[in-house]
Amino acid sequence: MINEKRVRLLQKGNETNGPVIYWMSRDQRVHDNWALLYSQKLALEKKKNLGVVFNLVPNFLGATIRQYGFMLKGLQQVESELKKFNIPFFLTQGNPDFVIPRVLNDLNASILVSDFDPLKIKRIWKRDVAKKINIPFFEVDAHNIVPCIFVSNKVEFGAYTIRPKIHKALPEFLDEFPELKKMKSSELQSEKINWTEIINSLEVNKNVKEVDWIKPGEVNAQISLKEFLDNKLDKYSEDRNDPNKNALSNLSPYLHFGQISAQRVALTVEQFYKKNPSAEAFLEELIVRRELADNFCYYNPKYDSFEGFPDWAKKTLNDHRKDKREFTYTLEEFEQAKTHEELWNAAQMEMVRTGKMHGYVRMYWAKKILEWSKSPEEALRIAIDLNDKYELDGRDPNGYVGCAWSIGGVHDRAWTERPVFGKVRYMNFNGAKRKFDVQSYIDKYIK
Ligand code: FAD
Ligand code: FO1
Repeated sequence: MINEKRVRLLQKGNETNGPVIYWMSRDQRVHDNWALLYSQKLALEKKKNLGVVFNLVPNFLGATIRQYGFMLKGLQQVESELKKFNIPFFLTQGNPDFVIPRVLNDLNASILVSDFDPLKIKRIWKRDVAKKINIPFFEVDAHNIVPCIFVSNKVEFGAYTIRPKIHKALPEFLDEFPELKKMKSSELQSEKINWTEIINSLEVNKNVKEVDWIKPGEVNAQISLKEFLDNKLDKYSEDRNDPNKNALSNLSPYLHFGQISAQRVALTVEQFYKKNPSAEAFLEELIVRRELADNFCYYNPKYDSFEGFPDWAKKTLNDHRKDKREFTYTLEEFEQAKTHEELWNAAQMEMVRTGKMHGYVRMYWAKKILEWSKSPEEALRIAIDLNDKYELDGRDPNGYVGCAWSIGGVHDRAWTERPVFGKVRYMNFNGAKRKFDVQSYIDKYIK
C-alpha cells in the first residue's frame, strides 16, 4: 500500500499506450523506493510496461570523481538488480531539459514519475522538463519518512517546532514497504551500458581521489547498517561527539545518494533495536534533523546564501561586519589546511583524505571559517565549496543547513555576543578539548 500523501501530480497530461517511466535521481535504489513502487503500481494497474531512466549530468554542484565514482558504481548495481525484475534501466547523458523529453518521446512514455528533491537545481530541471512534455508528471517523496510537503507548509524555526509535527505523523508514515514485483518480460529493452567508458569520459575534477574505506551501493549500505546497529548503536549517544571513536553510522554517503532508505533504517531500529539506549538519539538525527534540512531547503530558496539566515543572525553579523579579524585566510589556504590552528587543519585533512569529516568537528570547522574569513558571505561560500568538493555526502540539503547553522544561526538561537560572531553560537579549540582528546585527532591527520 502506498500512502497517496507521498505523491504529488506536478502536471496533468494525456497518457499514451507506452510504458510508465521512473526518472530516478535522488533515490538511487531498487528496494524501499516509494517512487519506483508508485511507478510499478501505475504500470500494473494500467497494464503498461515499466522502465527506469537515470540522466547523468556532466557536472553537479562541484562534484568530483570521488562522488561520481561512488554514485556510478551504485547505479551499476541498480541496473543489474532491476534486471532481475524485468525492469529496464536507461542511462542518458546531458542536460535533463533536453535529454529527458527526448528519451520519453523515443520510448513513447505514457506517464513520468520523479523523486522529490528540495534543491533548486532539481526543481529547475523538473520545471523545464514539464514545459516540454504533455504526459502526466508525478513526483513522489521517496527520501523522507514523513513527506516534506506534508509535514509542514512553511520554514520551520528549528528542530523544536518540526519535531512534534513529525512525531505526530510517524505512526501513519513509518509503515512497511510493499515488495517490488517482477514484471513480465517485454519488448521494452535498454541497450548494454558501458560503465567503464562512462566513468572514463566524465569531465569532472579527477584530483579528488575516490575513497576505499566505504563500498558503494544498496547491498553494501545494508551491510553497513547492520554493522552499525549490532556493534555501534549502544555507544552512539555517549561517543558520537568524539571523532577519535568510530561511533557514527557512516550512513550519510548512502543516504545522500539514496542507496539506502532512511525509512528502512528507522523501521529496522524500531523493529529490532527499540530498547537500545541510543535508539532515540540516533532517530532524532536520522529523522528530525534530516527532515528539518529538507524543510529548510524546500521553503527557503536562499538556503545557500547569507540572505537565507534568520533576521536576528543577519542583524548581529552585520553589526560585527567591521570587527577586526585576528586571522584571515583565502579559499586556497583553507583548502590546503594552512591555518594557524592544528585542530582545524586536521579536520580539513580528514575531509580531504577520507571524504567524511566527523559530525562534531564539522561544526567547529565551519565556525572557524566564519571567524577567519573577511565576511560571512565569503565564509559561507568557502564552507559550501569545500564541503561539496571533498565530502561524499556533500551537495545535500543537510550540508547547506549544516553550513548555514554553523555560520548563520539557522535553526539555532542567539548566544552571548562576541566579536565577529555577534550572537551566533561560538565554538573553539578549548570547547573541543573538553569534548575529546584533540591531540590524538591532530596526530592522526597532521603527520
Ligand atoms: P550519524 O550521526 O550516524 O547520523 C545518521 C544520519 O542522521 C546522517 O547520515 C544524517 O542523514 C542524519 N544526521 C545526522 N546529523 C545531522 C545533522 N546535523 N543534520 C542533518 N542530518 C543529520 N550531512 C550530510 O548528509 N551532508 C553534508 O554535506 C553535511 N554537511 C555538513 C556541514 C556542516 C558544517 C555541519 C555542521 C553538518 C553537516 N552535515 C552534513 C550533517 C552531519 O554532520 C552529517 O549528516 C553526519 O555527520 C553524517 O555522518 P553519519 O551518517 O555517520 O552521522
Ligand atoms: N542526480 C542526477 O539526477 N544526475 C546526476 O548526474 C547526478 C550527479 C550527482 C553527482 C554528485 C552528487 O552528490 C549528486 C548527484 N546527483 C545527480 C544528485 C543526487 O542524486 C541527489 O539527488 C542530490 O545531490 C541530493 O539532493
